[in-house]
Order: sequence, then structure tokens, then C-alpha cells
Amino acid sequence: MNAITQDVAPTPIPNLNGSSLPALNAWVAEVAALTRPDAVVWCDGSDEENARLIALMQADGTLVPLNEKTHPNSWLHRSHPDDVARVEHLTFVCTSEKEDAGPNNHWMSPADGHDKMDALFDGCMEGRTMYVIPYCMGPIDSPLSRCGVEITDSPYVVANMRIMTRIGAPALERIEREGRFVKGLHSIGELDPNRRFIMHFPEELTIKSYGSGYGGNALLGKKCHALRIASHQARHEGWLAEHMLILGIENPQGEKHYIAAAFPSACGKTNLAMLIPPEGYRKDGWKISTVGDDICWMRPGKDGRLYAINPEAGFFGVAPGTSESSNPNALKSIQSNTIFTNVGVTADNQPWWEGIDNDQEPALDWRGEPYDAAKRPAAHPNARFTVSAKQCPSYSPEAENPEGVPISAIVFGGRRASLVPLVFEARDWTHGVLVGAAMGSETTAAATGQVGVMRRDPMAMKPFCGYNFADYFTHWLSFDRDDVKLPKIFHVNWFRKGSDGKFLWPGFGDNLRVLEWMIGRVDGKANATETPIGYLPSDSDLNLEGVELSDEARRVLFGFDKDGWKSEFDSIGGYLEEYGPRMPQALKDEQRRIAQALY
Ligand code: GTP
Ligand code: SPV
Ligand code: MN
Repeated sequence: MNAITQDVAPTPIPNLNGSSLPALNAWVAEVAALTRPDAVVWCDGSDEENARLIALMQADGTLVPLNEKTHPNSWLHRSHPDDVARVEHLTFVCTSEKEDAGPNNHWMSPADGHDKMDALFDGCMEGRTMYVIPYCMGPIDSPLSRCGVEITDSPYVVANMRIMTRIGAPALERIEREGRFVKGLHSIGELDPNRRFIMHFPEELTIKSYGSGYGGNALLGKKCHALRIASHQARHEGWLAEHMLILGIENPQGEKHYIAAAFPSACGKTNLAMLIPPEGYRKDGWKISTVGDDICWMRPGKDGRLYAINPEAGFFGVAPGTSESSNPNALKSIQSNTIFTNVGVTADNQPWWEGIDNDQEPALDWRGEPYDAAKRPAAHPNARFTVSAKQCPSYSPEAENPEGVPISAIVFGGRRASLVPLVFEARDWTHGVLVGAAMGSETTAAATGQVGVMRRDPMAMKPFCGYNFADYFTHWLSFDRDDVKLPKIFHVNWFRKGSDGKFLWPGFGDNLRVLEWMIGRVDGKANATETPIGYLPSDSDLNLEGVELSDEARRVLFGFDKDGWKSEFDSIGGYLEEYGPRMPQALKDEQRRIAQALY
């Protein structure tokens, strides 16, 4: 054994004191006593440690090396075929009072939740190594960042957490200084769907996850901490933890704005965050930079504006559909140092997925079987890539700014085949909160269950809000006060379909035309017409030069279907009622005002 590997070799139990923080050592010892691993490793995040883990996973088949020439230092992971997405029906929020979790969450009492999970964790790491991962969500020196420690028996989780968050010594140092951290305990268990739960204890800043190795279930810094636990903290501390991308947009005059946008899972955040302007715009000098593609933490700054950070350090992006024409920045990002999960491979071992739009063909599908189009797609529809944000050509240096970036506009959006126009603007903050609360979207492969079913997904947080939605909307409304300079709120729909069942809007790069209109509204330069649902542009209010739109597209993308909106608002009213008296009156009043204007 050389000096380097010795440094990171597993330490035999009971050497559990890897930290100067007694509370952390005590928790690690307690978890080790319960799970009984053969060894404990405190992850330092070093290259050597990563190399050792990769070698380990290569040896046991967890990772398959990809073509070293085309995709250096990149790997394929084939997950258990029953473990390919988030499991919302097995995800719980355990608060002392059931009402605090709300109708939007599955609930269990904290005592029952711990009992259930501890029974699963009992002895589950026998024969395995337990990894202790100190991590920081957000720039290490940002006051907006928050830390956690994930304990896991999965080296795949360690390798992904290393890309997705800031792990190791600097995070541990901050945790020891602050004396506080979110506790996340994870085991892949037996990967048995019948022994799988993702359990949150927001009042204890604790997460327990068992039986899944998939991203959102297992990389606890991401949805479990940065959304479910953080949303609970944010409510009590006066900030917002949201399922939003953050992008920078610079016009030819060099004026820069930042936009945060909430779209449900697999509904376009990564794509919008990495947008490449259409050619005419590029020539004119428009620029887009990427701050984040999935999660946004924001709070009012000294000047009253909302300042946002991306708590993540990498992208866990949807692979299918990613191509040189749809998202060249993503494609460039994943040429090296990338972990691909559940994609197909070509005969010469290059990753392949539906919609990659190259001249290659898959040889093996995501389950490692010879590709047969009649049997299953080459890539699982929720196949993902994990890559450091630093590899993205459009990654903004401002993403590392500890102060965050000032937000000029918040955008909500869903996948709506009918009714919802391309874009509209909310009249004011309360109306905007209603627009977010009323968001609907068709379900996608990011979660197990039926795909393409319309459901309410308020602010794209249905699977991620760690407390009662009624209280969450109240919290959102509370930002409407004198000391806060609120951004404008918009709603978009890239997914409107025509009578032929095809998308009417070209989307992707052309979405910049919609962003330009929004910025124009923020700067008081762009036109719109007031309707009961908000301010709508007509097709002449957007720059559509070079875009081919049918008459039908122009009519419905910029149109307002009064009868359709009447029934939508009836449905929204019914939805708000489901939350009973806890639902803020201001939101119910807003719904009623608009409903009345429609009749
Ligand atoms: P999560 O990582 O699951 O939170 O999803 P995301 O919101 O980042 O989704 P992503 O950007 O990866 O989009 C996933 C799907 O939406 C892919 O199938 C894309 O091709 C499709 N998509 C993204 N942008 C557009 C668009 O502007 N128009 C159309 N028609 N499809 C889009
Ligand atoms: C999502 O489902 O919204 C994702 C992927 O971003 S996961 O991290 O699995 O939640
Ligand atoms: Mn997401």
C-alpha cells in the first residue's frame, strides 16, 4: 500500500472520531452502532480518495468505463431496474403535528418514522464500508450556504455527492465552526422497492433514506436537504428554498438581469439555464450565463432585492433529448469527467440516448442488454448525467459569489398541452403567488408512476415542499412588504400542442425571445394587454423574426381562451379549498376576483 491509499483506506471500527465536533462524532458512533459497518471512512473529497472509490466501483461493476478517447474519465452506472426515479409514494415528512406536513405530503409521526427506519437500518451495513460525507450546499464562504453530513454505504453516492456539492475538508471545517449541520443517513439496503422509504424530520434537521441508490432519493444534499429540509428552515428564517434554475441575461447594451424559474421535474430547467441565443441575437450581443439548473435559495439583501445562490456545484441532468441542437452547452459539459446513469452505449462504448441526434447507434440498452427498439428504449427516459457545473461553457463566475445574484424576475411554468398561453405576467406579487400556487403540469419520468397526467404542482414544489403548502403560500405572501423590492412574476408554457399533437412553439434557444419580452417588462419597455389572467403579449410584442409559426400557433400561443380559463379557475378554487382554513385568505380572494372577472 502506498502512502496515498493509506491515507484514505477504511479505518476499522471503533475509530469514529473524525471531527473535532463532539456532536458529529457522537452521531457517527450512534449510526455505526446501529448499522454495524465493517469500516468507516471520513471523506475528504480529494482526487486520491475519488480515484480509489472509482477503482473499487469499477472492480465490482458498479461503474463501467466509457470510451476513454471520446469521453475521458467518464463512467456508466446501470442502476437496479426498479430503482430509476424518485419515489413520491414512499417519501414522507415527519412532523409532530400532521397538519404541519399538509395534504401535500405523506406523513408519519416522528416516533413511528424513526422506528420504521431504524428497524431497516439495523445491521444493514454489515460487510460494507460506511462513508461519512461532510458537505456544504452553496459557496463555502457564503452566509446563504448551509452544511450537512451524509452517511452512506454507497460509493456511487459519494462519487455523485462529490460532483453535486462541495464535500470534504472545507465543509467539515465550516460545520465544526458553526456547530450545526443537517444529518442525513442513507443506505441502499437491498434495493428492494418493498423496503424503501425516504423519510424527513424537518424539526430535527434529519433525513433517513433506505433502499434506493437513485439521485433524488440518495444524494441527500439535493432534494431532501436543499428543498424539503431547507424549505422548512427558510420559512422560519425568512428566506426561500425553491426548485428553480437561475440564469443571467445580458442585452447588447451590456445590461444584466438574473431570472429564477420554477418548472416541474423534466420540464426544461436545465435547458433554459444553458440556453444559447438564436443566431441573430448572438450577433447582436445577447448573452446567457448559467448560475444553477435545479435549486435556488434566495433572501432579501441589504438593498431589499432578492439575492439568490445555487446551493449545488454540479448538474444531475436529464440525458434523453440532450443534443447539439437542443442543448449544446450541456453536451459540451459532459464530454469528460461525467457519470452517466442508465443510458445506452454504442458498440465502441460511447454513451447514447434517444434524441442525442448523432450518427451513432446504440448497441446495449440501459439494462446492458442488446438494444432492441421493440423491447425498450436505449436509455431510460429518466437517464441522467452527473457533472461539475465548472465544465459548462456558460457557467457564470457569479455562481461562486457568496452574496448571490439579484433576481429581476421569477418565472413559473408547466407542461400544458392546452389552454395556457406561451407567456403572461402577473399583475402584482399576490397575483404572482396565485399563479405559482395554481401551476399545473403533466407528470414526467422523473418520478415513478404514470407519465403525462395533469396535476397541480405549485411552484414545481409538490414533491419537495417540506411543510404544509398553505403555510408555504403564506410565507411567499409575507415578502410583500415595504423593505423588499420584489421581482416581477411571469408564467410560461413551452409545451402547448396544436391540433396535430405537435409542439407549437420551437422552444430551447428561441425561448430567449420570451425572456427578452420579460426583461422589457421589467425595464418598462415592452407592451402587453391586460386580461383577467394577467398581462399578455400579442405576437407583435415579441421579436419573432425568423420564427415560423402557423396561424394556429399565433392564435393559441398569444391567445386567451375565456371559457377554458373559467373552468381552470373553478378547478383552482377547488384546489385551494382542499387546504381548508389554513389557506391564506388573500390567495382565495385573488382566485375569486379573477374567477368573477371571467364570468
Ligand atoms: P429536473 O432535473 O428533473 O428537475 O428537470 P429539468 O426541469 O431541468 O428538465 P430538463 O431541462 O432536463 O428538460 C427535460 C425535458 O424537457 C427534455 O425532454 C427536453 O427535451 C424538454 N424540453 C426542455 N426545454 C424545452 C423546450 O423549450 N421545448 C420543448 N418542447 N421541450 C423542452
Ligand atoms: C427532479 O426530479 O426534479 C430532479 C432529479 O432534479 S432528482 O435529483 O432525482 O430529484
Ligand atoms: Mn429537479
